[in-house]
Amino acid sequence: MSAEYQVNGNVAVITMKNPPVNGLGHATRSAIVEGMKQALNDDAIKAIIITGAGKAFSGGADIKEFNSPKAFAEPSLHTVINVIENSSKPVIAAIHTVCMGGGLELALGCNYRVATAGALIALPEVKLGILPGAGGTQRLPRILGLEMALNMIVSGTPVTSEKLAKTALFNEMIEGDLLQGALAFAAKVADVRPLPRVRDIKINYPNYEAFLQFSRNTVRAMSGPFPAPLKCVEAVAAAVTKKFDDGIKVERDLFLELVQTTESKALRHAFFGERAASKIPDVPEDTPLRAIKSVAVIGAGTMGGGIAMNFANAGIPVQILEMKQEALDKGLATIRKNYENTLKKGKLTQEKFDQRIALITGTMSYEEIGQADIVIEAVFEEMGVKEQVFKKLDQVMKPGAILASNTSTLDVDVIASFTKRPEDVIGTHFFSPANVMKLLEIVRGKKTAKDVLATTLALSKKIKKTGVVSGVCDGFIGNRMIEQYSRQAGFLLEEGCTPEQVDKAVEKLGFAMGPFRMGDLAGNDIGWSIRKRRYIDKPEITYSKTADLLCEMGRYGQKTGAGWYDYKPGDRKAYPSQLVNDMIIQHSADLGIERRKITDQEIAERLIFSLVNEGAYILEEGIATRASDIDMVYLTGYGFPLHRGGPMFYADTVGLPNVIMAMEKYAKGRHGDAWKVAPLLAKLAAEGKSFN
Ligand code: T1G
Repeated sequence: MSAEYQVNGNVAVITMKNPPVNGLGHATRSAIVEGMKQALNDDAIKAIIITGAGKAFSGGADIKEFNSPKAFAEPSLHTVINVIENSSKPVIAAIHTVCMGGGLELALGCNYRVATAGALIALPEVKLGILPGAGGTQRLPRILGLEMALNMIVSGTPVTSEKLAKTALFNEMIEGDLLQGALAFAAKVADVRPLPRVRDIKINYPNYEAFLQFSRNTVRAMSGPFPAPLKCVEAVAAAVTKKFDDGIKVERDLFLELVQTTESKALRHAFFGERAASKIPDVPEDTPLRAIKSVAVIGAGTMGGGIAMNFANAGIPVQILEMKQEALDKGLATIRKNYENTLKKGKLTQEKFDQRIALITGTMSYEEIGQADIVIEAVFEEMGVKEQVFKKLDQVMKPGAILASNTSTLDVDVIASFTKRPEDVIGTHFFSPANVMKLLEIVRGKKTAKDVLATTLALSKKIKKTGVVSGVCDGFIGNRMIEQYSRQAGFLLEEGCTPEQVDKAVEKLGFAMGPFRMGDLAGNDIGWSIRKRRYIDKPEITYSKTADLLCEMGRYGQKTGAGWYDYKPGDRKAYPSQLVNDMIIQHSADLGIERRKITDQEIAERLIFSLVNEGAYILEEGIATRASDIDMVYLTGYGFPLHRGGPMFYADTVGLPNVIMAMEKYAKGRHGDAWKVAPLLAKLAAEGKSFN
């Protein structure tokens, strides 16, 4: 059952019951129609209330049903709304907590709407790459006016019910118990005729053509690779220019067009991927969590400071420990500066600024952080230093404290072995700048306790990070894959490309930054030190020497004023460097390689498919739980274009057999060993399956 029918006096109450957010799945839609029929056939019933059980009125269409026959199976949402709108008795939507998407469209089909304060009201479909497909683009402008409705539909941003209290959207705001308030309202309107219908309202906007043209231009400029925002404008335009039923047809056609687009499928993939990432098969969802009321961070450097800010932003007190007063003062000053910049941009109120600064304190004594519920070390990336720190933490931290390492590649099991409580040790790999990047790789050691993992995942959500669990391996998920990507980038230079050509080829696909601009930003010396380790640990792995030659020239990137590109003081723009390009050409000659013209397609395939292949290894080794976790790592931590859904999703859209065909072609070239097809990739392709 996914809607309950009750009679309260002479009022029928239909309560949607489809946890967690009363998604309007087929069963719920059917139950609403059944309830309406029952109420309309019962002469004793004078009015009908529709509301939602639990934590939502309704979160909209059940997006889990999308691209499945159920999504459009009758009664479709359109049918449900038509039944409501053609009711011979007044229908009142009693709204609370969340009323979004199809849920709001259903409410707009009602004659009346009442709500409690604090409810999130939105038509967020555009964030899923579609548009309101059940009359929202036609009804909302009629009840809220053209401008407010268009802003809500194009942005998808929720507005609280109290902010809309004075609009025609709500006939009454209910104080106290919603159902009682709705029943009292029903008594008032039970005999009012004619029944008001949103569809009958005329939109009055004198110079709408100019407004719509302005809207088209603005939306076109801001929507990037996504087609939905502009289609939203077209659908709303139909509400102004056409009769209601004709406008509904326009909306329907645009919806059906968008729901099939790769961009929309990518956005829905990311929506579910974000939520799936917090589900760990062997960790029950009701695992009791450890209370996290205070945090300690070891190290006040760039990472430590950024990490500390995350917790202060979430209202959690955080102590930063440093060994030297000067380093501590510098770290705290940097944090203050960061907040001052945000304050100056108007993105932070003075009150929040003061709160956050007050939540961050510094200390130089390990004894002072012993009562923190979790401690995160962000010290120098060298095992010897980690050993010292974790041995000390093992001594001073209270029992039950979580001991986390921000290591980006070191073995968390080895780090755990420095303590007598390996079950309390976990990796929390933040990405620089730690207070900005959404990704948090949560590295699960062999002995990490399940409640420690569950607590850290819940904590990542509290600090608004996308927590993705990784097993222990060199580079975890993101960096292990980016190493193959970087290898291919180096080989491409030797074979004929310039850094700029490689970067532009992937930036054209939507990447925030190509590999060489990214190297100059992050620091080319980081990769250099990893390769030096590799040359000893794994001599069988080949790399282009170009990156080493660059570092030997002291060109670490922006921090040294020169890298793959040249930079001008105070200007972060990357200028192609003749010196570097000459070095690359000379290096090709030294290797006896005849440089050739390389297409953008080859560049993109070699960079992205090297990620995909390594991702397949990571999946089959169980380092990542699911392919969408890998996609979330790349979407939230590596600037992979959102409209392409992440490397594994992108491979699915290309088709795995096509990925393998391309890899087999590159396996015939130099460094062909890098293109050994991962068994899982081969298996899925052979079975006609996909990663997601
Ligand atoms: N359908 C199915 N499941 C949904 C859902 C939905 N619409 N919304 C959320 N969930 C699941 C989510 O996957 C998670 O599941 C759980 O609910 C809690 O979500 C015709 C076609 C509603 C504000 O875009 O914005 O209507 O992981 O962790 O932080 O025009 O979810 O627990 O199994 O996000 O409290 C339009 C999307 C659909 C709303 C709640 N509606 N959802 O936030 O919880 S398209 C949306 C949200 C549509 C019509 C069109 C948020 C939320 P699980 P959560 P939350």
